[in-house]
Amino acid sequence: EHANIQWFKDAKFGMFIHWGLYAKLAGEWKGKRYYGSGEWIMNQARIPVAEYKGVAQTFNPVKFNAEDWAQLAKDAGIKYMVITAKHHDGFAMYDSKVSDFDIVDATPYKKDPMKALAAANAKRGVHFGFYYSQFQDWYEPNGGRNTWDFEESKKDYQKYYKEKAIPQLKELLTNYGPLGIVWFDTPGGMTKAQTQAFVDELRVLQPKSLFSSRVGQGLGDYKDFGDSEVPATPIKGPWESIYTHNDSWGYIKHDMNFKTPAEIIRLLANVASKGGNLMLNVGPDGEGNIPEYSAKFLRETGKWLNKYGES
Ligand code: FUL
Repeated sequence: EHANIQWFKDAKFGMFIHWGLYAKLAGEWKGKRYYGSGEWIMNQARIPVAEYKGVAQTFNPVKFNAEDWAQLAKDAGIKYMVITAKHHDGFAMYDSKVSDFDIVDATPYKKDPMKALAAANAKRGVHFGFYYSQFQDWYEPNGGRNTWDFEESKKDYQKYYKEKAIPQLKELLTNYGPLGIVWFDTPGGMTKAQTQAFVDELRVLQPKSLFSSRVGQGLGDYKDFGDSEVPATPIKGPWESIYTHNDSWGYIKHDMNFKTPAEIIRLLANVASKGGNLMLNVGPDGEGNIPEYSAKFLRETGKWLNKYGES
């Protein structure tokens, strides 16, 4: 067991945030609407890298306010926040020196929102972590799963790991203070030995950070189930269920299917009764606003927890 697992076991409630260029597209590409997994729109619409790059030039989330986001988490009774530093589309939402395809170099916004967010959470005692898509990177010729621009048979995953994923993860583990969690997702392209070496190389930078089980090969520090899945019976050992507030992880403007506070509380109770944490996702829009219903319903959940929950 990881030496720093106790806070996680006690946490019960986390906030997941999917935020990236896809938020700007909001579930629509060239007049066609997509539903579910807005963060997959580049893949769903087979958007070529050259065109997807153009989205960055229009991404200017001037409404983003780190203090408001962290305060929302605090008010909701949330103990940890995990946000997408880079999703499958390959776009870094922080200042990366490894790639120019990042929020500072490629957008008119030009600032690093993750710096402010890390600080705002630290100030409130909310554990902070990054989601990082270690294998899928649709922007890179050697990254996982873009088969509409690049030929699968020509991909060199080890080169991509060495030149982008590992160096970017090192930036994240170095420049944002103590990270509670590094949330890996959809592993691929590595053997067990390679995954172990990958973990070891990152681990030394922040031995206290917990790595999610989706690092692959059974090497994570706690277990994540499938998306939107609660185990049927109580589970021993640290684990987490992940759900999203509506039907998409990334922002989709035509998705209003938000869970009510009562539904969130029932979900929390179900997960907690089996010994796990619920990490509930919100998808901020392209301007940097957390959807109104998410903010409202999370605050109502927090009020209920304050009254009836055990701290
Ligand atoms: C999945 C990803 O492919 C989705 O886009 C999302 O990030 C979800 C939490 O994990 O496997």
